[in-house]
Amino acid sequence: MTIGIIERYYDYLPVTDKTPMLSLGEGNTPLVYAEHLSDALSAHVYLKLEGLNPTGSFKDRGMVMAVAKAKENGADAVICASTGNTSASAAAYAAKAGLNCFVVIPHGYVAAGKLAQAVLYGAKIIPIEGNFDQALEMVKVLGEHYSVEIVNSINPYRLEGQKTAAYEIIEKFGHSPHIVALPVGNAGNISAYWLGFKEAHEHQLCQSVPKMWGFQAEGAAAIVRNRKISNPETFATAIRIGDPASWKLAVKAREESGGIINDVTDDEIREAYYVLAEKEGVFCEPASAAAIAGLYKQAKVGEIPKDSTIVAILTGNGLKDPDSAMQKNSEPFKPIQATEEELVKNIFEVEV
Ligand code: AN7
Repeated sequence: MTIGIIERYYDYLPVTDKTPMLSLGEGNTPLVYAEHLSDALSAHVYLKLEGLNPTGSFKDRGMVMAVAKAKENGADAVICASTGNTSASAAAYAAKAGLNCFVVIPHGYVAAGKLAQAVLYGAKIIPIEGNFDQALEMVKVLGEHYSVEIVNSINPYRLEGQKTAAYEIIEKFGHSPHIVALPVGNAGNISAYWLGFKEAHEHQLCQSVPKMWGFQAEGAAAIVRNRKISNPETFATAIRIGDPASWKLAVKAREESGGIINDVTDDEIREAYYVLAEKEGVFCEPASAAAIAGLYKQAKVGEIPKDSTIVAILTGNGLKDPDSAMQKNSEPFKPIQATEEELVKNIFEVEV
């Protein structure tokens, strides 16, 4: 039987004997050593493949908690605003728990795979002519007036479930890494990791805590600029967010851990996205690659201590966003004649 994060981390989560043991098998994701990146950055770099969660993103850890608690509290519907992954996850866990699910999304800015998931899991999808920040505002207002449970990360159970990833990292190493690098959008994930590491330290599961290094896309870098961005733009649509809900918690994570929150350009994200695929065999989505782009940026200015242990959180599966991947192909495919001669000619680029 699959054991999910509620069962595995029961002692560390706000659950009761009334909480349903909801699970789709989330958590326990691989931590893969990245040889090429380690060489390039003169550090020991590990990739936590959160894209291997049941719906293909890190959101499943927090969502299973939020939906289980909604069910425990007698809700019959959940709602979220989303750049895509939250909605896919909410839709899946709501289906599993027998709840209705409503998702409000920025029309035209949700990657194809994520939208397909919400459609198939049977959520009611409401696209808006607006961005994620506007969608979240609408959802918050609705949540005040109607009895639907908001499952965005303003729901505290989301961060509780999400923090289990920090426990897993400590379990795998037996201690904390020096640095945890991750992309920042709505800033729930960085806040949850920090919560997890601090708690694990209090429980004496580790003797130190890592520095939290968060990276925003340049066109959506509200925390870095210290002001809301009213028209956030980036190729990494998952983190196209201009007014992060967990802004204050993220700043606290940075300050308490002695970490940083910096920005990376779309070109840097794209480059990291390709390097991960070509050199490490890991297909993540563009937003996830922002963590690696950030590590390269810090390395360039000599900010990565030699031989330090770094865990980069690859938050979402590359299959979520086939269109971004296909942009790497500069020309459309042109089929060849189905002959051996043509094959040899094309593979070795010689005339036969
Ligand atoms: C792949 O799905 O906000 O800083 O609505 O999908 O915790 O928001 C997604 C965010 C990073 C940023 N990587 O995490 C949503 C949504 C991926 C993401 C982030 C998201 P947070």
